[in-house]
Amino acid sequence: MISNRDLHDVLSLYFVMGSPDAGSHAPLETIRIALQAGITCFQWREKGEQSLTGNERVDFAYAARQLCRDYHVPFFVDDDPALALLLKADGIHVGQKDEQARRVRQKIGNTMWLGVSAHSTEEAEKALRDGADYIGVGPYKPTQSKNDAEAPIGDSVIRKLSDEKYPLPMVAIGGVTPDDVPDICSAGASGVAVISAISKAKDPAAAVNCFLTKLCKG
Ligand code: 3NM
Repeated sequence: MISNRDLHDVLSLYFVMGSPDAGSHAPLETIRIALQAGITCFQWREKGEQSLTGNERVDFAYAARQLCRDYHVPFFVDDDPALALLLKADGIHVGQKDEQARRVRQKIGNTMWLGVSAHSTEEAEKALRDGADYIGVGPYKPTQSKNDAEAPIGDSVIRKLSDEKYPLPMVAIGGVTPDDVPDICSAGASGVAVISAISKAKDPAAAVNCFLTKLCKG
């Protein structure tokens, strides 16, 4: 089983997107550019208006997975354990409103990492009990990328969990820009999870580089 230490490194710059999140480049090209520029993991999250359905959705997932394999970057699937298993993904991520983390863990066994969204210390403790390998904590700041996002919590929950020696790696998500990275890291996170600051950037490679220069070290 892969160690928390490895996962901590994998989570440094966690790029998340689905086809509706692309900006100036086509969706798969945006993912390829981000991979080439050095993101450390990728989550395919096909949600919101104009998201793909049916065969188009599955084809996109295969193509995104292949790109991640080409660049040796772990590939995560959001909220679809069956497809994650079919694709032999490296991980699956579920939110609080998605299928219960405990059931997902039962389905996947130890074949892949399990990430869970948490917005409070209580949800973080439950994620730990349910078998999560890491948690995504947010929203850090207001976000345009999630319709039903909760109120922003900054780094308060990450700081509290870190003080309490919470054992799982944490990433901050929601409105995160490169300027936020130092504070998020000093609060105790392993890294940051980002949609629009990379996917909607005019120059996604430059955005990735900007994040990389500020990443959590150590
Ligand atoms: N989850 P952006 S916020 C997917 O709070 C997601 O759990 C959140 O997108 C949470 O980087 C969010 O564009 C959207 O703000 C993040």
